[in-house]
Amino acid sequence: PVQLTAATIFNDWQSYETLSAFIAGLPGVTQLPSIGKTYQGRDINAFKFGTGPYAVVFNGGIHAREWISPATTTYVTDQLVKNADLLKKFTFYVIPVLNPDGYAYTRAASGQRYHRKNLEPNAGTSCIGTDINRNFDYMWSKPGASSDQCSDTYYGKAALSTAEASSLSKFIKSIPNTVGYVDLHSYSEMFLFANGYTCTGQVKDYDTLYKGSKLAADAIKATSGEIFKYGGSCATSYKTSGDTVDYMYNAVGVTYSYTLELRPNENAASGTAGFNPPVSEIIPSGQETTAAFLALWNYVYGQLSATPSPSTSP
Ligand code: 0X9
Ligand code: ZN
Repeated sequence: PVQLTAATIFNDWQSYETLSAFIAGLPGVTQLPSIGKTYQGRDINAFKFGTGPYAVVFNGGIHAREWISPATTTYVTDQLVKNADLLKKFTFYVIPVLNPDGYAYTRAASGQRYHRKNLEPNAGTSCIGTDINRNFDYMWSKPGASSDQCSDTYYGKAALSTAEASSLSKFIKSIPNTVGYVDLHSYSEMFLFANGYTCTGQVKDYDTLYKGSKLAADAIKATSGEIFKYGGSCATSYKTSGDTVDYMYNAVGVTYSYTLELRPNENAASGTAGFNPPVSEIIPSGQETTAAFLALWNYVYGQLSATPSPSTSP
């Protein structure tokens, strides 16, 4: 078999199987039992690395066409496994492609390059798929998602009706001490946190979430010069209901939950072209996102270890 090395795999878009095999072979990485099966019967692969007391979960590939997301998720994993200091602070759980059916469909000659949703059929229509990022069980089916089965933001027949959303929900709830979550998407270069469902008000942890997003954006700017926006999802971008960060923050209680919109910048691309950057963007995206992760999770660790635990409080 062809050897999977960082020197070669980030020079092109890779299959789900190749990305999974590469991560499985990294030092210190354990492949976990599949977290669930998709409509087409693919295993949703998850991996664990690190020995720290706090857990961080991150995933790519919720949206099929956003190819830079699984690639960047894999690149970041390859970098984090070498960071002994961070691995003492956190245990990381990575799902490189949450929507492997959709990803395979966008790569297949007989498929659709710009398909976004999963591949579950909808009754009474030829329009395929639910938007996994509108299918989570917080403010599900409220404004910011569509009831139209043909819409790219179709919220599905029930909250957590998709195998992908329900598998991620069960998985994250099964992990102890989960303090962080990152959902990697593209494109438009933004670091976002709850809430997406409302554009008014601020969440309870706004100040620390904001500081984390600013530090991440600053680290990206220092690494590549790219300018990422940051802030509350709806206030910075547009309204979304039933998305990952609103669910993780409000329903699961994962405080440091972020959606990261990767390259390209919305000033540099428009329409579907933004989902199809040149392969030469993979390594720079991986480098800047690694810098963002280091800045963010080291900041978060400082916040957590500065908080007195109940037993040591006066
Ligand atoms: O709409 C989405 O699901 C995400 N953008 S994407 O282009 N990758 O589809 C954005 C989710 C983040 N939340 C908000 N922008 N409110
Ligand atoms: Zn997306």
